Amino acid sequence: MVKARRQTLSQQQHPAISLLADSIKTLWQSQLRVFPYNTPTDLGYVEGSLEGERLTIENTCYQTLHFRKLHLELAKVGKHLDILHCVMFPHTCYDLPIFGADLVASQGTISAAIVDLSPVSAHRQLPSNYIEALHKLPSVEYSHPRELPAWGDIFSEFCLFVRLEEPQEQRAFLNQVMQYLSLHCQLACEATTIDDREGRSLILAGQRRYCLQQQQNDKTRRILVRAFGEEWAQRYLETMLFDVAVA
Ligand code: BLA
Repeated sequence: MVKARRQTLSQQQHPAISLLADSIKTLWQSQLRVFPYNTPTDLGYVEGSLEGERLTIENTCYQTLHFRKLHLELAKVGKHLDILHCVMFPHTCYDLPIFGADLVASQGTISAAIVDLSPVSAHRQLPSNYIEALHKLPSVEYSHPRELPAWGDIFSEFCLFVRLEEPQEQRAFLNQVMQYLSLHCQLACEATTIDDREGRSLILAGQRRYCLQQQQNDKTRRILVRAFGEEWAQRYLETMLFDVAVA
């Protein structure tokens, strides 16, 4: 008898999510020198049950010289909801923005697609080389732009937040995510350290604010609470999704 090989989550997800997950991992491996990251052992691969449907979460994490944590999470709720979540947390000795992306696909449509390079410096401004590089990227018009929730004041003027219905817009969005990511990896590798304590503590405060605002996203929290309970969801949000750096 031939036993079915266990598929990875990526192979069972919306094609745009699988493609983006593979592209992100490939780009990390090619543009950065990645090292293993110690994921809490019980949080790497998680299964729970949400109103009779299975919730599966698969995490991939790395660290580099410039990044405290690179995190790619794939989640699947039953047969109808696929999620990609990606955040890159720089070490707090660099004035580097936080790259974040979230794709939520339900019933074939991507209801939420967001990507940003979010500033964490004292003035909540991106470094000037980022502004210059982002302005140079070709701009794309999407048919279904979405409005950010109130906690989304952490995002930059370059934040893209849309619903994606047409395959051509899905391709354009994925392309833009990879452009943001590629320029970020390049500029991050050139960044120099902030040596004064005050400068570093301002960056730390900016990263902390980013995490606390993201933790207010009730749409994410609700899914985790329903599958795993309040306490587990809080721990997951604080230790895996949006953990605050320690000074
Ligand atoms: C929205 N996030 C959502 C939605 C769901 C999730 C179900 C609603 C989709 C919709 O409105 O169409 C769920 N996202 C998850 C879950 C995880 C996840 C369960 O990552 C992980 C386990 N969210 C992020 C990051 C950003 C982000 C990094 O994790 C941005 C960089 C943004 N997600 C984000 C925003 C919304 C969203 C802005 C819309 C919230 C709203 O409209 O209120």
